[in-house]
Amino acid sequence: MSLENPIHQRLMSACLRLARRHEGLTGTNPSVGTLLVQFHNGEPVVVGRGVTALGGRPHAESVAIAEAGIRAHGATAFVSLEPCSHHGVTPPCAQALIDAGVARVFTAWIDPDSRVDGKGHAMLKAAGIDVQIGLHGHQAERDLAGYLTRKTLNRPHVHLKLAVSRDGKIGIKEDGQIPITGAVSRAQVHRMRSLSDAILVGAGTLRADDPELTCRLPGLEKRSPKRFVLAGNQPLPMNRKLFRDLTHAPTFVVAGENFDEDQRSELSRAGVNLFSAEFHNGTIALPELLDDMAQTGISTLFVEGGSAIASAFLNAGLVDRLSIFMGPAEIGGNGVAAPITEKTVPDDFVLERTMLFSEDRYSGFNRR
Ligand code: AOF
Ligand code: ZN
Repeated sequence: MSLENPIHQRLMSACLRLARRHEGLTGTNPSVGTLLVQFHNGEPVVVGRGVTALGGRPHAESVAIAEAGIRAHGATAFVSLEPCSHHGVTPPCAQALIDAGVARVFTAWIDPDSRVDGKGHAMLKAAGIDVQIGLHGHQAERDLAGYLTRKTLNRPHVHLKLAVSRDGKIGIKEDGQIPITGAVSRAQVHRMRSLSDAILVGAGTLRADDPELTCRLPGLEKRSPKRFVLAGNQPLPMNRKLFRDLTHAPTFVVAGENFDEDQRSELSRAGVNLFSAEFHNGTIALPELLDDMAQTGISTLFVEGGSAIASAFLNAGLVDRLSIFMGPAEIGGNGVAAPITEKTVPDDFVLERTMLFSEDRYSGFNRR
């Protein structure tokens, strides 16, 4: 079976790595990778490489075909997502592969866009091309999680992050921000921010921590995601860093119908966007909120707390990825208990990896 050939597996891995280069930079389009390969006596020679361009177009296949030129003829294509079959902003990539004379196509995953959804593969097969689907499918599904979740569930892929002390606390009662994890973990969190379309905190976190929620890794400042604060109908403290500097990241306050009118005007004047929320049983209805976010093109949401927000997302079954950073210190009796710790993660999550970030222990989980 071709899917088990180690050379093909390595080439698809390289293709997935290429696709990751524009992760989060292709708008509502997924960042797709394409490699065009000629085999000489069984040895692969890459003749064309493409990744979905910044902003989403041109698509990966046409970039790779342009690079390969005549050498695309008879080549094997490795594409991380099914080539499109629709006439959108660009002509169908499946047709471009056929016209270029590609002999064989490996893809990692089917494109759930209703305009494609198997039709790209069918076009290639109808043209006599050998099509193999699902090479490194599991990895592609994870890499494309934002796009796939938005297309299939009409909501963003949700990544919840918790920083927990050794004794399972996320902060001190009635206190401001206290450092639980160290510099290496914080840099990792900023990297996670940079890969998300949006970041969300509750009003409690805004009040207690006064976070900036931007990506401050050197060179990645422009990768700060949109910032969302869940206010509901409660007034917000206005003298927060988040409202002071809006140049790096558009900022949204999620407000209910009864949110204070004066604050609404004050926020608008300051350049903050109001995002209206529905309520269920006195709390913001998260499924509807996520649906609305997806409608605005948000595919990945990074939830950074606090405790009530984390519990609400977990209880609603709306967490897809979970990152727990455990710091070395103990907070003691005055601490606010974390909704979950490494040891109490629900059964529907699978531990994907653990790492040591200096003195902190990181555990990353994915929902089954
Ligand atoms: C591909 N290769 O590199 C990408 C694809 O608005 P359009 O015309 O750009 O179409 C957007 C759709 O194209 C998107 O929803 C997804 O189905 C597909 N993305 N397809 O063949 C690519 N980025
Ligand atoms: Zn395309």
